[in-house]
Order: sequence, then structure tokens, then C-alpha cells
Amino acid sequence: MRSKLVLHAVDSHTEGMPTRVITGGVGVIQGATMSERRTHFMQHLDDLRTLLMFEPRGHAAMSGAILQPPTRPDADYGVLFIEVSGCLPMCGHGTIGVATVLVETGMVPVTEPVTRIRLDTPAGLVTAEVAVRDGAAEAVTLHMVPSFAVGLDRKALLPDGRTVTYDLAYGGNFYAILPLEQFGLPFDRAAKNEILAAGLALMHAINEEQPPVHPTDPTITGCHHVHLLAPGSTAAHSRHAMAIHPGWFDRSPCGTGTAARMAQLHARGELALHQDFVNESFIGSTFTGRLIDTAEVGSPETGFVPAVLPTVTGRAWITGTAQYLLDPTDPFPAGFLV
Ligand code: PYC
Repeated sequence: MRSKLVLHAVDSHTEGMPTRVITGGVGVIQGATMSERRTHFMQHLDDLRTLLMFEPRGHAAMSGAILQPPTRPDADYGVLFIEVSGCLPMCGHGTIGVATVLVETGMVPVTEPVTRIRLDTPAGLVTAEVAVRDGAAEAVTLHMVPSFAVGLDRKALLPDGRTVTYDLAYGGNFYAILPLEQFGLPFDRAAKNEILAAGLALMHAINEEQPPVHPTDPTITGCHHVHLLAPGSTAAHSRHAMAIHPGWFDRSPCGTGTAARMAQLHARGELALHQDFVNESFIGSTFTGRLIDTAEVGSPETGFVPAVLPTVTGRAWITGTAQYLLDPTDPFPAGFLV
């Protein structure tokens, strides 16, 4: 057996969505902050992401996280999120997977009933409170980054001539949020190809017209997620299909999408602080969210926007451990997608 690389992984899934947690083999990525490390990784090390996410080691809806030493003194670990689509600034299901792996492998000191882990992500500090019983991580509550509505009732003109009305919100990534009914499609996995095409068309229209940019971190830009609401969704319980660039659905209820949806509902006056919000994925799994405070995001130069501080609670399970290798004669050193 020959290998140019040995990447140590603990695989998990969060409410149905995989997180391949890379615990060793990458080394320390260059950069003074996790945002700088994300930029450096995307520019110089992206083959590592595609090797781990694409076929034959991954698949077209694969997701993962690379553990790093933190770049700030108040954090326990740094986390770089990797996906088929690129490197997200923040990923909720991935963070729940990371926290579960850190506890169940003993990579952090574990205390019961709650183990608190502070994670340095490219979008900011995220604290995970892991409910632990008999050494098992039973649920993870994330204190998400400040989330905010960017605009309500925006219009987008689609290539088929149709105009749709959507809200745009940030919860660690930017999300366009709108009822699926606007596309005349049923909330049914049998219509998944049409639902995905509708989400991708809207994403494209938004990014062509005016891609959103985070007020304090210009590297966080673009709308790559469309949150398509099922009929009957309310501010207490919402169901959705999450269409993601370049063409897949989140299997989990989407942590950053849940934060963005709560920020949108709050901006609409439909979700008060301290109310439970249940968010259901396309496969029927759920996260429970809450808004615990208000905040502001911005700077004196850019101005400030009103924001909220969400928590998101969900569960993850370890599915395996692996060492991923790269034989020097492997014809696909960066993987591939069909
Ligand atoms: O859970 O935040 C999330 C997420 C983003 C993309 C896939 N999952």
C-alpha cells in the first residue's frame, strides 16, 4: 500500500446529512484567522477538499469539516467547512457533527450533563453545548453567529420570464427564502429535479443582479442556498427543501438556514425572542431553534443592521472512522463528479 497522504477521519451524520470530520493529516493552514485560512485553503489547497468530498471517496451531496488549532484564545478548536460546493463560512449541521465527534472520541474534556466547546469558524465564534449522558452526545445546541434579514419582498426575474418574490437573510450563509408554491411545484421528493432547478435559477438571478456581501467580512458573499417553503409552514413549524449550489439538497434541516429563517421571521414580526421554532428538512428530520437576544452587525464605516442571536439544537451520530489515502498512481487525485 503506497500513499502520498493519510487523512484521518471520523464520519458522522447530523439528522441525515453527512459530516466527514478530518481529525488529522492536513497540518495547520496558513492564516491569522479562520476566515483567512478559508481563503488560503480555497486558493491553494482546494484539491484536498475535492479529494475528500467528490467521488470516489465522497459523493455529490458530501460535506465535511477539517479540525484546526484555533486562531483566537477564547476557542478550543478551529473548524474549516468543506463541501461539494466549496468552503462555507459556517455550517450548522457540520458543527453539530464536529461537537459530537469531539465529545465521543474524547478530543475535549467531557463533563456531564453539558460539555461546552467553543469553535472558531470562518464566520465567527460558535459555542456548542453538548448534552452528554453516559459518555454519549445526545443533542447539541449551537449559539449561532449574529443573523439578520437583508431584505424582505425582493423581486427576481427568472430566465423563463416569471418574477418571484423572496426574502433574503443571513444565518452564517445567505439564504433566499420563499414559498415553493410560487414555482407551481408540489412539496414532494418525486418533483426533486424541478424543485432543484427552480432553486438554482433563483440563486443565479440573485447573484447576477446583486450578490449579497456580509457587512464586516467581504469574503462572505453570494447567495448559494434557496430555502423553499412547504405549504402550511408557520413561524412555529416550518418544512422546506433546501436547494444548494451547484445542485444538491441539504438532507438535514440546515443549521445556518434555520438561523436565517428565524431572522427573517423576526424581521417580519412573526417570531418573538424565546419561542421555539421547529424546522423540518426535505427528509422529515428536525432542528429546534430559538432567538435568545437581539444584536447589531456592522461597523462605523459600513453602518449597523439589526440582528438576532439564534440557537439551533440537533443531533448527530458517528457512522465510522477511516484513513483516506492517495496512491501516487491514482488517476483522480482531486476526485471527480459525474
Ligand atoms: O447546516 O448550515 C447547515 C448547512 C449548510 C449547508 C448544508 N448544511
